[in-house]
Amino acid sequence: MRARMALCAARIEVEIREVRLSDKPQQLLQVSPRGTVPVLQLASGQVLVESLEIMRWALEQCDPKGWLQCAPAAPEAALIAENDGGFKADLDRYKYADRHPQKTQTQWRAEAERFVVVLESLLQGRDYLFGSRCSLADVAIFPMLRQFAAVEREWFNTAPYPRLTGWLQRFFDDQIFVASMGKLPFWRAGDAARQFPQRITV
Ligand SMILES: N[C@@H](CCC(=O)N[C@@H](CS)C(=O)NCC(=O)O)C(=O)O
Repeated sequence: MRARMALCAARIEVEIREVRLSDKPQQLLQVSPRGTVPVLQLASGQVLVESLEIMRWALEQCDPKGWLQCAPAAPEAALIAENDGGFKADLDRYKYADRHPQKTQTQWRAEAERFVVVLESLLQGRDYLFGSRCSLADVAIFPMLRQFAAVEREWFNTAPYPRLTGWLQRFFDDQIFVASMGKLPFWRAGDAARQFPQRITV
């Protein structure tokens, strides 16, 4: 999601291939033996295998929204690292609590909330995590928060996170999000090339 959003914001068209993770195509494993998604293969042959790396690369080509210039570098990197590390792990346990019986789902949710509370307080008096404008951190963290909010939607709607609710809504209303979330049919060798993003005005 976040790699697609950055490519879309940067107005970089790519050929997109949706893969089934339970049945990874050989072509994916040839390009990236570790076999995680997303993977971006550049025209030069260089391969980017981390979503954050894809975001940075895309925005370094073109950053009309100024996502790379909106936050102080060190705190932004630290917040993204916490999101991708501890929070992602807690979120997975909360989402799939039946596979992690050491704690109840509510207890896993409380673990994940330690990061959610930090985000809510960062949004005090401003629309985005580091100020009045959206930054790389907002876009990098948004997909995970969207998942957190969706696990128990009714609970989240009444939880003490009004600023995060507004922040999520700003993304939902954004054409970049709408263009990036569309589901695609799975790719098979021989399929015609599919472009991403579709032509949109951002
Ligand atoms: N840190 C990586 C995580 C990539 C990752 O783990 N992707 C998952 C899907 S969200 C995946 O490919 N899982 C399949 C697998 O590991 O076999 C990134 O953000 O690019």
